[in-house]
Amino acid sequence: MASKPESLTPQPSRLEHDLAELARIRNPESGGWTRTVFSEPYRASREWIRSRMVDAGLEVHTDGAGNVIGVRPGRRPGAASLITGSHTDTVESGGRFDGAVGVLGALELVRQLTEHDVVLERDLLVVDFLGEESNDFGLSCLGSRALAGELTSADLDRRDHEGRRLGDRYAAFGLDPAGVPGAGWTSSRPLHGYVELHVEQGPLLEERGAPIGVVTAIAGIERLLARFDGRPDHAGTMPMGDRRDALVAAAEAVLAVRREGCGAPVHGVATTSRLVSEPGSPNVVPGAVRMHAEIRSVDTAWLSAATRRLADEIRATAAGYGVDVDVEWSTDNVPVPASAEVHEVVSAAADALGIAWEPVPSGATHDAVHMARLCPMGMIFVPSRGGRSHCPDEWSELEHIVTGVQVLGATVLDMDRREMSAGTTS
Ligand code: HGY
Ligand code: MN
Ligand code: MN
Repeated sequence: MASKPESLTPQPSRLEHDLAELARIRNPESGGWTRTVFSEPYRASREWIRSRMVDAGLEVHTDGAGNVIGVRPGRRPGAASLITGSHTDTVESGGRFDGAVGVLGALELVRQLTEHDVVLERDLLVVDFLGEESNDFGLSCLGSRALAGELTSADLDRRDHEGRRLGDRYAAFGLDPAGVPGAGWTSSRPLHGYVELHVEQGPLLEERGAPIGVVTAIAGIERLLARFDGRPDHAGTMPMGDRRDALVAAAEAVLAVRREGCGAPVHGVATTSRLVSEPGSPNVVPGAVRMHAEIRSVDTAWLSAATRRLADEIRATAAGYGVDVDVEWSTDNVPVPASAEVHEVVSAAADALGIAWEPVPSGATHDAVHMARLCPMGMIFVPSRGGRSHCPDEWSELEHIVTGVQVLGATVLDMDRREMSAGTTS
C-alpha cells in the first residue's frame, strides 16, 4: 500500500525520548556531549543504536567499514535500495543534535512505515556511519568514505598526535582494519538514492524563518598544516630585531587565514583551530610552531585560489621574520552539489505538505558527500537555534525535527516509486 505522505506523522514523544536517551551516553569527563570516534561512550552509543534498530524491526549488521546498517526489506528484491542515515559520533564537547537527528529521525520514519503497514518497493537502509567528525588522522567521514571505496590501506597507517595508528584504532574498537579498504559498496547491489536529515548548524533557516532547508551543495574543505621553523633564544637577552620568532610568524598567518575567509565572494569561511608552540617556556623565544587551519567553500575555483594565495602570503610574512615555513594543504573533501532530482523530490514533498522551505548550501560537511559518489544525493536541514553547533549550546526545536522527519518520509515514499536520473544542482 503506498501510503499518503501526510499520513506519516512522526510521534514527537518517541523522537524526544530517543534524542534524550542517546544524549545520556557521553564522556562524563568532557563538557557538553562527547562521543568521539573509537571512544568507549561511542561504543556504548552504537550498541544502543543497534538495539533501537532491532526494536524498529530492522535487520541489523555492521559492514566491513564499521557502519551500523539496518535494513527494511522492500517488495521487489533486487530493486535498487533507498538509503538514509547520518552519524552519532560527536566533536569534543559537542551538542546533542548533530548527526543524531538524521539517525533517530530515520528510525522514527521506519516505525511510521510499519505502523501504517507501508511496504516499500525497495529495501530501505538506515545507516549510522562510523566516525563522521574530523579526527586527528585528518580523515573525516571514515565510514561513508570507506563505503564509497575512498579509504585506502595507506590511510590505515596514518597516525594521530599521540602516534596511534588508525588501523590499530579500528582493531581496538573491535573492527577488522584489513576489511576496511575493501568495504566499498558493490555495484551488484545498486543504490537508488540517498537522503540525509541533519540540523543546519548555521543561521540561514532561522534568519529566513524557514522550518526546512533543501541543500543545494556541500562545501569542500582544504586543511592546512603549516610548520614554522624559527630559532629558540633567551627571551630576556635576545634583542627584538635579532629574533626569529616562530610564533609571531604564525600569528601573522592566523590573521591572513581570517582575512581570506572574510574576503570570500561566495559562501566561504576560514578557521585556524590550533597553534602548537615549542618549547612553550615563558622565558624562551618560540623556535617552532605547528598551525592547523582549514578553509571551506562550495566554490571549487575560490578554494584552490585561496590555498595558493594563503601559501604565498604565509611564506612571505614568515621570511620577513627570518622564519622558514613548510605549508602543507590536504583536501578533506571537494565541493559536492546535491542531485537536482533529489532536490526536486524533497522540495516537492515539502510543498505537498504545505511546509515552507529554502534552498541552502551546507558549510558543514556530511556523509552525504561520499554517498554522492554511489547514487543521487540530497539533504534536508532543520533550523539550529542561533546557528550554533559543535558546542553544548547546540539546539533544535522538537517541532522542527518532527517536520524534518515528515519531509524525509514523503521524500522516501516518492523516491521509492520513481526512476532517478544522475544530474546535480550545478
Ligand atoms: O566538520 C564538519 O563540517 C562536520 O560537522 N563534520
Ligand atoms: Mn554532522
Ligand atoms: Mn559535526
